[in-house]
Amino acid sequence: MADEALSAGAVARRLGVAVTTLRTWHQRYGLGPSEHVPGHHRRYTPADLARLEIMRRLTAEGVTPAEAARWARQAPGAVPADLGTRLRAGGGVRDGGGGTIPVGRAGPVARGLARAAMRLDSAAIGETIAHALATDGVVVTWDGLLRPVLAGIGERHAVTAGLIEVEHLMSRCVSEAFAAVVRAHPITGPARILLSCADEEQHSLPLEALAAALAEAGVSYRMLGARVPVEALVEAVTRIGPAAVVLWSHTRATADPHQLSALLAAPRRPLLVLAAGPGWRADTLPAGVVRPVDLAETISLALAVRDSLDQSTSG
Ligand code: B12
Repeated sequence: MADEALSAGAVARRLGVAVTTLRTWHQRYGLGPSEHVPGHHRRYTPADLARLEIMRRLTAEGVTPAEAARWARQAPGAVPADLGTRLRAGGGVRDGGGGTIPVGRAGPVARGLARAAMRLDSAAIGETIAHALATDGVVVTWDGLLRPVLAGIGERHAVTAGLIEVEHLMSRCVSEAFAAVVRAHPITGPARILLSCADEEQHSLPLEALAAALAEAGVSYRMLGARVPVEALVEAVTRIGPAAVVLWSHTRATADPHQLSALLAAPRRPLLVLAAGPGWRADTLPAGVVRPVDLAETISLALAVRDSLDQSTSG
């Protein structure tokens, strides 16, 4: 064994790390040399080297040193080849390593939800959202929990070009949670409010939040969902005759103001046309179109139109 044992310098060269790094791994994580020859510096055995190799590989893959050391201390055979990828997906990476979702000042529930999203744990995501919806209602859950996590996913995607699977899974879970709210509050009566995404607009979650909030408030509406061509939108307005239309655009690419002009020129022109979402540019909106800033304002505008209609029909 003594022949095979290596000095710290030799191990550092083999692994391509600094001797000071080895010292840190020894002092902080107990990954030191185990061979002791009286009167000499301790030396690294092949088993020590195998542990350090795992440590180096996992930390290079972005896993936190503490997490990597836990695995390194186990038998090398117990460490799967794709462990780094799996730990990254589970959030066991150092800050800024691309494996966590930033949620800003949102609280521990949002951080837990972000971690569940990273693990692709749809059961935990669904439970967290359902619990928040039942406790706090749609508006608070959207603004305080879901928006920070969704925005964090978008931010991380913009930097790393990754997390597309997280974005899709999370979107699906959010949609399902809002659909459950809608199912729990069946809508009766004529639809006074029409919700639609702009042509080619796939970002429908904010509108789904609005639909769930309206259902929760007992307001009847119709929801056309994502990617609605302008002809279909005008056809729906003609057939339903809503008092208010909310047209959602999330990005500039889908914010063609002609869609709003077409609504204003429809045979049954709605009383209120709302251009909702960050895609619209205030300076390109046709006169008479209103631009709400958030979910709460959209709901109060929609309720105001409904109430004014109810008063005019009862008076
Ligand atoms: C989920 C998601 C998707 C899902 C959508 C699923 C669904 N059913 O909605 C999918 C995977 C389909 C998707 C697709 C794409 N996406 Co996307 N997506 C997102 C993500 C992560 C969340 C979207 C969301 O719901 N936001 C809601 C909240 C979180 O947004 P917010 O900024 O806090 O909200 C603001 C306002 O909207 C307003 N507000 C909030 N809620 C409400 C509610 C109402 C009623 C009102 C009036 C206002 C309001 O207040 C906030 C302050 O300004 C965003 C990231 C982001 N920051 O939005 C990217 C993001 C919007 N996507 C982006 C991109 C590039 C795309 C794709 C082009 C990707 C691609 N290459 O294919 C496609 C676009 C397809 C298309 N033509 O529409 C970019 C857009 C960049 C830009 N500004 O142009 C973003 C910003 C990600 C990024 N940082 O790169 N996406």
